[in-house]
Amino acid sequence: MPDIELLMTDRQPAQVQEELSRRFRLHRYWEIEDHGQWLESYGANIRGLACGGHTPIDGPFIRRFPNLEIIANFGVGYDNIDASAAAAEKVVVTNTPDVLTEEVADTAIGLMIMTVRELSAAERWLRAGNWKSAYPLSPGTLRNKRLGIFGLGRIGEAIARRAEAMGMDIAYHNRTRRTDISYAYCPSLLALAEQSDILMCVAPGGPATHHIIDATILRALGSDGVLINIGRGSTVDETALIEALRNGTIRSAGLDVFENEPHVPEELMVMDHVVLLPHVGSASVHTRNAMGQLKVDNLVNWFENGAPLTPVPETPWPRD
Ligand code: A2R
Repeated sequence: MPDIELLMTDRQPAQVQEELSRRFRLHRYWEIEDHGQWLESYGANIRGLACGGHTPIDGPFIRRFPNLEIIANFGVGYDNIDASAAAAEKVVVTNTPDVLTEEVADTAIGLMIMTVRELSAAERWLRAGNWKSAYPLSPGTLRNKRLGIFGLGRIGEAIARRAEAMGMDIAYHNRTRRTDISYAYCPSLLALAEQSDILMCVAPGGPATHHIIDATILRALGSDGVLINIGRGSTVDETALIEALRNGTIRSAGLDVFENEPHVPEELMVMDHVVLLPHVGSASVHTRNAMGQLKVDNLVNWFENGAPLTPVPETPWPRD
């Protein structure tokens, strides 16, 4: 399909770039000097966008491509794409669910243990040559603790399975109660925070969840509470979180995602009791390769058979 032209909006793994440029005529947005001029002269040739989660793909951007058919995202979260605007233009949006679920759940559990037992602080202490006497006992433990999962979907459920095996009590909040599982349902995020020792955020980003974890939710979590965020940085009001960590409103936080990545606020950087990861939830070679392959397969299937493999709910296939 070398006559089909695609635009890659963000840098993606070499394997994805190679596969796509072998099959399509691939343009790399970051190599283009004058975006405005290029969109003006080339926009009408582009039939597919290959996105990586950084460049915002909003309505005005989508409409720069009058012959666009598909937007293929790398990642399960697609809050960088205005999927409703895409649907209005009859453009299908795909993401990469399932292939990363278990990896992200592993990272979530690792981050939770690191945070509750203060393991990165303990390692920093050892590396600094302090191990002459015993390391202070951690105030936190997972024994007899209640885990509240905000967003019990594919990844949330994989986290719950692991946490259940570790003996934790599990509750969750979604907009809709699930009938296929028996974990306790909380009708609001506030109720979930009130009854949790550890609040695990794995809900998608976007306007509906923007800053939904604010000062009120953190107060409800309480002074022994721990927040883990493996979902999206935009879900947490970072200023309120910094304040809550400073004044002991909550005990600690483990964060894999931030509001303005790759910027991490200096106030968090200097806190020894929080754990900060550089958005590595799915970041193993194995899983990133699987995500890349699914993204390529979505594009190839679309242009060969007219059927995307994993369309998002806003652009279902076949169309309603
Ligand atoms: O609300 P529901 O019944 O649609 O359940 C979904 C829940 N969820 C929400 N819960 C409360 N308030 C909201 N505004 C809200 N929006 C969504 O989050 C569902 O149970 C869960 C998302 O699960 P999945 O769609 O299966 O996504 P997956 O693969 O677990 O990934 C979750 C997120 C991604 O969007 C990325 O941000 C991150 O994990 O990698």
